Amino acid sequence: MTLLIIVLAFILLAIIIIQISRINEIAKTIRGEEQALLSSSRKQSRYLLIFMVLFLFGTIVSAYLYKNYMLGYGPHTAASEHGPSLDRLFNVTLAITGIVFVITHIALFYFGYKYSYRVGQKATFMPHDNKLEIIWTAIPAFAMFALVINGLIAWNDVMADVDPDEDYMEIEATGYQFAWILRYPGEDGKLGSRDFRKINSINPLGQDWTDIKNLDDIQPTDLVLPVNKKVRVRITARDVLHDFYLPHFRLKMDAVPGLPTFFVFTPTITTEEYREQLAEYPEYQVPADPTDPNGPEKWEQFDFELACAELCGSGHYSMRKRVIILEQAEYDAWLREQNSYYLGSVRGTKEDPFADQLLQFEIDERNVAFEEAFETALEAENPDEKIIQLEHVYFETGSAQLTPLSQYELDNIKVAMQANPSVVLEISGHTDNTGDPEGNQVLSQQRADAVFNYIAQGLDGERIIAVGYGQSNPIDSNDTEEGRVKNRRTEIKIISQ
Ligand SMILES: [Cu+2]
Repeated sequence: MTLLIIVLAFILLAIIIIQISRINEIAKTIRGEEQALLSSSRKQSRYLLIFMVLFLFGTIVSAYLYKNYMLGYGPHTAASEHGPSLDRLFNVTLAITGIVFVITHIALFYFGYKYSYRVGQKATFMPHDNKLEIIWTAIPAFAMFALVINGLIAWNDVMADVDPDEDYMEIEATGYQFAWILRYPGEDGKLGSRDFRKINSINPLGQDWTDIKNLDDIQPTDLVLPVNKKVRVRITARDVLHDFYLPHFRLKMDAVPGLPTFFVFTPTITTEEYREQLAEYPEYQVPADPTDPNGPEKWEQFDFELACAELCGSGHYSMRKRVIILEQAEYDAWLREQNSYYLGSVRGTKEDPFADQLLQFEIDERNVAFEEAFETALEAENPDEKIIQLEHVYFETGSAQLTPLSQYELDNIKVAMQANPSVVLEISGHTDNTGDPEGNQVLSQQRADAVFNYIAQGLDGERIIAVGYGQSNPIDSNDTEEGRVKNRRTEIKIISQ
């Protein structure tokens, strides 16, 4: 409909221009310059009036027809706590500038019509008029004053930082060409420190891994947030200027290299609720994929989005990310599934400053697992179930030298022996069948002895026996590498308690 009106308007305009020039040519030759000028100016003045009507009509009709696609109208209500105040600000500005827009355009074209060329008509000379000057200075000044005050109030409200004592969560968004890296604080609720000099291929944010706060930070793919929870977003950039833009939440903030910015907002509508809201409107009841008329409708596929609102380079468009707002319980479930970036991508690599030691939570996990295994073995009746395989005790290849990471499990055995003073243990070393059996026998004995030497410190040596079984006691096939790995093992067995 609007397109048709636009096309018609252009065709009309073209015809008008051609006609005017043709008429002018003919008229000049027939009636002389003066007459031709008069007639063409009369015609043009009327066309101006027609154009004015079409133009204003087109502007208003197109705004009305597309209102359901515009932010703040139809289904696109603000999904954040501060959003409605910005929408109100936009509406006030639109109302004031809209009135001015209509009045000035009517005046512009009407004056063109009224003062078109007439024979003998002269312009009025008016050197100065105080009253007029006052009116057209005072009215815009007053309107601007109202707009600016209104805007300042909204700005101070929207841009206020969090109070350190209130309940909020903090996340971080870093823009680079061409994506966003999101960072959540993990269990400790704190984001770790960063240093741009540490940025490399496996450390895209330059996180300082010696800062314990970094170790549980996560880098999720989607921006997922709980509804009705205040969020403070730290916004940074790694290369050029980007802009963190969440249109549905009325949030937009530049991401400036070297100058962290922030934005505080509270989402008030979940993705699910927003979809339900869109479902009411015919614009969203069409298939999401036009080539699949039976597929899901547009409202079902709707997602809030994070975009970059700065033209930052050729891949600018690809900086889109999904934004998902969940109920608190769903969010908590989502968060539990996220893994720390450090544990997933850095732990154990050459970047890892803690490569040859366990982290506290790993130590705690192993303590609990060992205590449970020891308890089960104590309670078991069957002698086979009194055996615990030491899954975290390792030796340097081909030697009886314990690796540094083995100490944690050995310490756990020590603690268990101190807590159960009547327990007597057998430590047994086992190998696979590669190499010669006698050599294996010797190595397994040496390894059992190494464990013995570690545990026996401070304990009554009588309570522990170390035995090397060589390759004589496989628990799996020696024909596969997998089986051989299982067969090379160290075990403890409770032989009396
Ligand atoms: Cu960008």
